[in-house]
Amino acid sequence: MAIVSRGFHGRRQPSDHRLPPGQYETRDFPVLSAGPTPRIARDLWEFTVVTETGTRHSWTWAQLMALPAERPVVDLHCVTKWSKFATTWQGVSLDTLLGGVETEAEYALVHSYGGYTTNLPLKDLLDGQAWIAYGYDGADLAPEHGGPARLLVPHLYLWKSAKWVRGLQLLVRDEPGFWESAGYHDYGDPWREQRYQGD
Ligand SMILES: Nc1nc2c(c(=O)[nH]1)N[C@H]1C(S)=C(S)[C@@H](COP(=O)(O)O)O[C@H]1N2
Ligand SMILES: [Mo]
Repeated sequence: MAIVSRGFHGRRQPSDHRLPPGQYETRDFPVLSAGPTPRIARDLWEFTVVTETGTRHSWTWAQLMALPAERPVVDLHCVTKWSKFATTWQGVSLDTLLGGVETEAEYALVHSYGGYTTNLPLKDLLDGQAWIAYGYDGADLAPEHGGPARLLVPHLYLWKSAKWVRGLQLLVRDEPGFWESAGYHDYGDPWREQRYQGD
């Protein structure tokens, strides 16, 4: 008896398995910002992690540049339903930045220059899942896409990838960020289509 999987011989396009439910593929790189694009000079830029006990760990731009860079190639999924495949970035893994941070917190509230915030479990920033990205497609990350540096956490909907990132607040209890307070899902897994609260 032949056992033929429908996925193998069926009508699926090769990239179907990369498209989460309700999404479509785009080749553009749309810009989605809830406010004006802040301009942050690199010599004033700083990334700060504050732990639940109030301990601060800061990196200047020069210190960030001195850390080992990675080149993740990842698919992006925006809650407004576009997905973009195989985007290429340059940045520092959060594993590298958080490696020396002592914490018992389980949540992070991400803060951006300009005031945007978003929350996620701390473990979603670890194990090769998230970067502070400063390069895109072989060039400096453009200001409208979050330059000088943004969070990149591609396994969650793109609103979690805070542009113009300035730091992380590590929390024992989860706190909603900007879109999460406005009815968007607390976690935002595109594969489970967690767009809104209650999904
Ligand atoms: N600081 C900040 N980060 C942000 C946003 C924002 O408005 N401000 N928008 C989020 C949303 S809703 C999306 S879809 C992505 C869009 O990133 P892009 O403009 O580079 O496509 O950025 C996310 N990060
Ligand atoms: Mo978005």
